[in-house]
Amino acid sequence: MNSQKLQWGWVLVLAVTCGFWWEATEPIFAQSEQVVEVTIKDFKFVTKQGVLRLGFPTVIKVKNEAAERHDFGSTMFEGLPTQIEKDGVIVYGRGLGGVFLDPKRDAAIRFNMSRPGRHEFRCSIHPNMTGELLLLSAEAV
Ligand SMILES: [Cu+2]
Repeated sequence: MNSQKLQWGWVLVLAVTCGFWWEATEPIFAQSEQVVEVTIKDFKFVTKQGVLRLGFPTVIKVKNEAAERHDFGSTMFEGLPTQIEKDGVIVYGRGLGGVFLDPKRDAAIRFNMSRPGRHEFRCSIHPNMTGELLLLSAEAV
């Protein structure tokens, strides 16, 4: 009985240690990513982006602030290894085309920006909802 208590004690120590580690390393991960924030509001995409560079890990944080269900879809990550995180679930794939968002929900799309130019995204539910990201080529930076 005593040893079982000890075991749980170690589990607790491990959990706390991992928690600290995660807190400490998360900002480092975050800094190495270029972040694009896309907010969905009033049937529009509102995009906040800095200078995006090719070949860098990128995260697109999509937030649906509307009362309707929307979709963020794009060909910009088509064929690329992409990670989509939504509701605590992470999906990996190469054929991911986007993410559906229920009202007041958000999602994070992670991939390596590897094609220059303008990249359009749209809502498949409301086809007149569009937006775009501009990617500079490495030479232009
Ligand atoms: Cu929509």
